[in-house]
Amino acid sequence: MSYVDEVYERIVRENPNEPEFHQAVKEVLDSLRPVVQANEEQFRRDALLERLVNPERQIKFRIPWIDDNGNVQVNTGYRVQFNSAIGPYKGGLRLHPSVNLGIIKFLGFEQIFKNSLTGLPIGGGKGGADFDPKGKSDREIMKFCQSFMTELSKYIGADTDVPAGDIGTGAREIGYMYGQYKRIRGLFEGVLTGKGLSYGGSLVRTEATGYGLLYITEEMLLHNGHDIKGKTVAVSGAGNVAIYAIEKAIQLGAKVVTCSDSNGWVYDPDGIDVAALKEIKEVKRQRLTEYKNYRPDSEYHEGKGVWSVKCDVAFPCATQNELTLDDAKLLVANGVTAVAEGANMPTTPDAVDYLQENNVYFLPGKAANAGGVATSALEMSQNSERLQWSFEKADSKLKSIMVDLFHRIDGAAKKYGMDGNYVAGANIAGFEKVVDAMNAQGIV
Ligand code: NDP
Ligand code: 2IT
Repeated sequence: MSYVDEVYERIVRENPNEPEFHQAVKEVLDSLRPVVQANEEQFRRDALLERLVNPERQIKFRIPWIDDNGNVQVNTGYRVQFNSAIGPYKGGLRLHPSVNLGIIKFLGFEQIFKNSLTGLPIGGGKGGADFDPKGKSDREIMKFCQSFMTELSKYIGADTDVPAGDIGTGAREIGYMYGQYKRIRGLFEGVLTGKGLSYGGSLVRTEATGYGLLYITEEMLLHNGHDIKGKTVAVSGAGNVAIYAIEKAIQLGAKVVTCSDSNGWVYDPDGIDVAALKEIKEVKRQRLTEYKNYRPDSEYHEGKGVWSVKCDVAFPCATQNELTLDDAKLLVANGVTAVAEGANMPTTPDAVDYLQENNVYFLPGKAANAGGVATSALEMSQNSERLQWSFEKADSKLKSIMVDLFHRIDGAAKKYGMDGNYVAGANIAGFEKVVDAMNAQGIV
């Protein structure tokens, strides 16, 4: 059996009931076969792959808090500190009822390669809790965040581990967590990113994941003789990533016709009104059923369906495994040119294969959504120098990081004879830097 297969089998055996983690490991290891084959003896001797796929540390803890009715609630929190070879652990905090150790490990594993691809000095980590923010009052959110941070604060710090937002964790939650960290540790330091602008946040961090997604997609399309301008775009999700992907797509001259949340989806043939979407989701925290009140000619459909609409470019920006083989078939039948992942692992493996076999340009999340964490690293830099950059400076840095990132993954794919396979390119390019650092630092 090949070294890659041995390591994969062992991961499945030793980590049962973690299908998303297995999926993420399999995708990366499959891409790395040519690199592993070229270095098999040394990698085996140093147990390089075993060290890569096992987190340095995983922390699981209890989060007790009292709801508005005076009842005690208990949630489970996690922080997986996966790999610190190239910098302090860095990665978001997901608050969603579906969170479990396997989900956090898949996200932490992906984060290692994504962070490496940014070219910035950040290691990989991820955390979160099985808390459901939906329907909670502002006070309940605050009490949960304070209890969560009371425990998490023991394991993080500006030079050790720097969490940020993810599903269910936005500016409000980061604010409450930051306040509690400062209260407990007595440190005003860059321990979280995605902070408010009045207390150390970076301009462009709110927009960064969605904007970065469009910058890299634009670069990829230009490189292959296409243009985002004039394209019809389908987006899933209606959260942080989706909203700013839609905003930048419109700015670049595309027409975005869909968005979704976990209950249903919107089709707006005249183009999504991003100001209305922001008011519904960011200000009023309502469901997408409200969109029709702003745009009477739009349609709201219950359930899934964004990928059934005719489009040139698709941006899945909600959650893992939301774009399946059937969806990929619909997209191809409707003539899609490109799919770029705003979310982490939103496309199932068979759907990725189908898209690639049908010559659809496909950008994996660890490359396409890296603008968020890259701008988080810029926030860390600003905190260290105790300065705040202008919007223009942060945005132009973000753009150049995404353009460089595209050429890095394109180059890695070409180097191994897989021109245009950006999945392989991203995994290989992300891996190379981490492995170089791991080798230099010995068996740790
Ligand atoms: P938000 O919480 O802001 O928004 C999430 C959106 O996805 C909401 O519209 C939500 O709908 C929908 N969604 C979440 N879970 C599900 C589900 N199980 N089924 C259907 N829809 C769902 O999160 P973000 O926009 O920050 O994150 C979206 C994705 O992007 C995630 O995969 C995240 O890991 C990834 N990502 C985020 C980055 C960031 O900077 N925020 C950076 C890089 C990647 P509803 O409101 O109904 O739950
Ligand atoms: O998945 C991700 O890259 C994020 N949720 C952002 C992480 C970060 O540290 O900004």
